[in-house]
Amino acid sequence: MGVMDLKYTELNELGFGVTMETQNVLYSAKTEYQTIDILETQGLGKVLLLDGLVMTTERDEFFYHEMISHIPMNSHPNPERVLVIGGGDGGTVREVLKHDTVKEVVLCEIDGMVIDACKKYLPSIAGMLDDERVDIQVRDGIEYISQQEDAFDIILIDSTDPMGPGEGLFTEEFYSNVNKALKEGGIMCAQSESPFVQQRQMKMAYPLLRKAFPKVNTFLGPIPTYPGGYWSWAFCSNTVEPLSFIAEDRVQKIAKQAKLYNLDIHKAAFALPNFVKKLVGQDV
Ligand code: AG3
Repeated sequence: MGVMDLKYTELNELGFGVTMETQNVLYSAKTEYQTIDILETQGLGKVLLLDGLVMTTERDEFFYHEMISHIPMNSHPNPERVLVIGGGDGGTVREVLKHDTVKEVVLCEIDGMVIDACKKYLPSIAGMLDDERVDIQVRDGIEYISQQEDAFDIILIDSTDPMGPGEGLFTEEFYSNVNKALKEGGIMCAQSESPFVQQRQMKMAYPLLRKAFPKVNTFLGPIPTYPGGYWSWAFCSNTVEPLSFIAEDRVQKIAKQAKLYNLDIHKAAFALPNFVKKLVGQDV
């Protein structure tokens, strides 16, 4: 066995997983909150792991970052102030900044070491964190959001799974505070786990979202390196139904530079299989 034969596997709760051939561990740290590892891999480029879970890979990060940002952003007529909670790798911020309506993006990430490591090792993802429109707050999103009122057009919850530092981002109190922090017509979008592998987490989160928001919807997309390869996001608002408004001019502009996102994808993402409708509490 040579060094080239090292493999890293994230095994999911159904006992299967994603395995990657790993050439090198570029960075490893144990912070106050979690472990951080950045691997150099054979086929996925550099990979960011938090507590051993795949957060993002250079090769497939666009599947996640384009979906979590462009679907809510293009469902709002004029998103000027955007908040990203979590997302210390900077990929979501980078996509949000592609919208020319944006005046300010606040990134609220609890672990400053994630930001520093991603700036150093994953510049293609984190590179826009130095943009002058970005305000980086290294602090707990739970505490930060409790102090915000009527402040953001779009809030994106770019969290890890509901354990460790991500846990408090899946509670009714947190979601209610997010609602209070939204301006009129605002939209929250939160990553909501794998509808195939993480059904327990979705069955926990959606009833809490429904207590905090009158309108709770779900969209789906593939992510090759996440559990089950299949992912969900919650799209929540006081007033906005998905697909009731689409900023087609921005859709076209973004689609020109995007690897995945376009108008067809935006519309199709809200089509749910029956088992997912049941998971999120929608009528079949
Ligand atoms: N947030 C990671 C979603 C959770 C992945 N879960 C897992 N691999 N078990 C995305 C961070 C990228 N900005």
